[in-house]
Amino acid sequence: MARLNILEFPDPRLRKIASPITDVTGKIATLADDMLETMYAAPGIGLAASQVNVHQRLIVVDVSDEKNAPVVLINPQIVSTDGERAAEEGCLSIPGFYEQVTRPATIEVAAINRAGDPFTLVAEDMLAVCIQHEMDHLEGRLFVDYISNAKRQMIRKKLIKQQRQQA
Ligand code: GNR
Ligand code: NI
Repeated sequence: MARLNILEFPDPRLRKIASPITDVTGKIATLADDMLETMYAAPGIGLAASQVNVHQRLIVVDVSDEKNAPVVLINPQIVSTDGERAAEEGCLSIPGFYEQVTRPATIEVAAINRAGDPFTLVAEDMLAVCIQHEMDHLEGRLFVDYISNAKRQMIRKKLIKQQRQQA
């Protein structure tokens, strides 16, 4: 197990579109494990491979209170959606900023698990929010893309300043 470095906005690598995973190898299973470790350590409720600079279609989530319900989704696809709901979102790649985002309330997702087997999942509440947020990362999309340009530019400037002070 290993903790991976998380890219931060406005790093252009967060804008790359991830490629489908053609073969669920041991390397992919290890990446999933490392991403879970990185997510729990952060701490966060989800992580997309794009955030750790691996541009393949893999996300991990765990929205449980006990942090004992990891879900690995490879090549996730939304099959259907229902309703709409606004929720406050944050992102490990945009530390310290939170904004309301409106998304479908309920989603059905088809994916492949860590063992390489297909499955489907119906998600609502925080799990639906989180899976959609992670799937956006695979498209190079971030929650700040749903807010005003002015707010996004302000966040961008503050994060660049913060990153300069860390370096
Ligand atoms: O840890 C996270 N919390 C969160 C809260 C509200 C909506 C989405 C998220 S996902 C985020 C981790 C992250 O950045 N995943 O990409
Ligand atoms: Ni995120």
